[in-house]
Amino acid sequence: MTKIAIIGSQQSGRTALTSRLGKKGDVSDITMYDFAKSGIILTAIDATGYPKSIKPLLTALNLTDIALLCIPTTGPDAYTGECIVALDLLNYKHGIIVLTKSDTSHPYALEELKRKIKSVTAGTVLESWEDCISVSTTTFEGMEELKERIFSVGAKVDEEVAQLNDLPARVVVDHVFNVTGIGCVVLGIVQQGTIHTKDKMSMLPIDKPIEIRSIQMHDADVKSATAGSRVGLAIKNIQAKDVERGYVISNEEIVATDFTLNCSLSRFAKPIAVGDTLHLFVGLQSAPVHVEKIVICGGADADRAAPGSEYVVITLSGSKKVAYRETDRFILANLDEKQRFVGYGLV
Ligand SMILES: Nc1nc2c(ncn2[C@@H]2O[C@H](COP(=O)(O)OP(=O)(O)OP(=O)(O)O)[C@@H](O)[C@H]2O)c(=O)[nH]1
Ligand SMILES: [Mg+2]
Repeated sequence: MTKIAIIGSQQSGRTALTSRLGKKGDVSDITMYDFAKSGIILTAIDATGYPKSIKPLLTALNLTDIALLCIPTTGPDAYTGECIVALDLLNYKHGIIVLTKSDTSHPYALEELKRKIKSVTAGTVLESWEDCISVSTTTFEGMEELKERIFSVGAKVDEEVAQLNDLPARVVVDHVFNVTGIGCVVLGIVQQGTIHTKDKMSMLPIDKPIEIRSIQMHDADVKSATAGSRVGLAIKNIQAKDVERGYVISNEEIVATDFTLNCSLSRFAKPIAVGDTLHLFVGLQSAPVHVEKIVICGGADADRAAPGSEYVVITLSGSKKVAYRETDRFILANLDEKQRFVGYGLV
């Protein structure tokens, strides 16, 4: 199954495009759209709450493997730039830049825009993406080609994701509710491994033992689900009110409130200093954290770190528990700045 995130700045045509790709489902600060036809299953997520908040942007990107970055014919703006920084920090490998509302421009201007975008994305992970495509949701220009491209990138992603089936299972929860007569039901993505009914696992970071009562995929009951699947799970031993978006069902997570991360800072951020309050994001979880210590390139303690710095070891303290694995990428943000993403870190 193919999972795509539709992102971009305000009025960039995100919602119009997503609504042409599937049937509207769950709505919150992200909006899910589903499409299923002749064996093809597509979930498209509109990061509705962005740019007001960066959380829906990161949520949409974390639940998907392919991003469509929408840029209208008026060209990239500061939020387009912020999206590019986020994609680069996440090392988000697959995506397509979509020039939206192409009916409002003409071929020369679109070619000029493509050149401009090439220079804006130079040196970022977007260089390895597919070529730009121009699309109109009013004349339908480019829509069929866009769908074909999504499915061809999707096939590549499926091969990559299949290699994660044998890892320890991990499900990231994006929706939770109570169903009368069934109890706690969560919706989420099997990020790695394979889950089965009756599996005994833990709900993290609250570390509560649970059992998977049943698994549904696209409204059909199944006995197991492999990496990359979007699933609905009925869960034993826990109540819906005790589960939040971002919780992880797993047996092998680390839970912590304080972190020491090896960080690379974005060139497009402000310097960070000891004493700053930042926001840490890992998977769909987030927590405010305090910068306790900065060490640059194995040297002495520093008061601050400059934008673009690499090999910066940052010690952060917080009070909210976060579940993670050693392979996870932590994203740091400063919500008070115009360009909010600061950098990424690994434990
Ligand atoms: N002419 C034309 N207008 C479009 C097209 N796509 C979207 N629009 C218009 O552009 C405006 C914004 O489109 P949306 O799809 O709502 O864009 P968005 O990025 O979701 O906007 P926000 O969520 O409000 O930030 C609307 O008035 C749409 O009708 C298109 O292909 N052609
Ligand atoms: Mg919208």
